[in-house]
Amino acid sequence: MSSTIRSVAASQVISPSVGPALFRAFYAPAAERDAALADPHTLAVFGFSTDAATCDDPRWLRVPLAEQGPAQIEIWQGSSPVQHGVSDGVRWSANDTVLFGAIEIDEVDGDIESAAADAYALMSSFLTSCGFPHLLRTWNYLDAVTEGDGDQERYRRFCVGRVRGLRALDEAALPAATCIGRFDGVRRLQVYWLAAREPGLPLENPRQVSAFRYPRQYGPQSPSFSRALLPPAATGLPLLQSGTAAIVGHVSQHTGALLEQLDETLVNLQSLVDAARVQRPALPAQLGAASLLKVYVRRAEDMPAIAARMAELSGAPAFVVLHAEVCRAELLVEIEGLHG
Ligand code: 3EB
Repeated sequence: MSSTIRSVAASQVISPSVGPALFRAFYAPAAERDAALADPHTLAVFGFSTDAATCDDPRWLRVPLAEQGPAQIEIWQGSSPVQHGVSDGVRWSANDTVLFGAIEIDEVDGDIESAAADAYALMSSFLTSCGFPHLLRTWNYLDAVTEGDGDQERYRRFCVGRVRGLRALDEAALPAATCIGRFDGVRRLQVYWLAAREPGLPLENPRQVSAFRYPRQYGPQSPSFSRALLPPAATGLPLLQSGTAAIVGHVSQHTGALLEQLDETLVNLQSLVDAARVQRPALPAQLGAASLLKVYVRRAEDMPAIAARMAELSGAPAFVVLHAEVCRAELLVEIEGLHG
């Protein structure tokens, strides 16, 4: 993220690079959408909140999750002009170094496994032909993610379908990811992603068992994502932190305790920053001023308390608080981040 967007403490500006930022991501009032889309450097704009307007521009993604406070949009911009279009059901935009893509697929008779398989097969074939073959980060939004019992749970079926659709599953090259539930009752899978010309470096969290090694109790197909990913330097992308919750080892912590879950989640996010700094010491050391966080909260009534605690964090990270269903019933909050 660019220091022109938010003021960054001088001690954190340790990157020796000069010149315009290659990539920046930031939140802005929803009214700025059209101006953002008019900018040729804009790769993507996301509208949260349930009343976000529709629009045909392939760079506009509507993610209907109720939001705490005034409606925000998230804007991604690069330093070179983008091309964009729609090809075979894939909405895409790309600049010299980064490709953004999005697929939305209606479930047929509530079959989330097939929808996921179709979405990931389409993504896989698009990636092999678009010049940006390396998947860095995915976001997956689906309705009612924890509905269904045992291995029929919709999240578990999603995990099965995702692997079915991926052309090749290389555990050493898994993207960072989010998989989260909407509450809108619309059985449509939304998948969007970032890809690059060169591979990124997937990272794991030393405090957590890798999701792709979760034991059988969590489902027949372990979730295919890395905890974070360092993008290739040429992209200028920040550290990409996956959806992160109060999980230590593979076990959910602080069941029923909202703020304790939030604190554990933040420890996990800082642990990912620490792991990334071993590889890229120039990254800002602390989760905070150089972080852009998306906070997903299961119970609408918890959103004000979460927002209040987030606003107190040192370094004042940018954040939005969204009403969304986390993949495990006992988890009340999950946070994903961009950092750097
Ligand atoms: C977890 O840590 C919480 O299946 O892509 C977080 C981020 C979670 C991504 C995914 C799932 C996914 O297990 C769930």
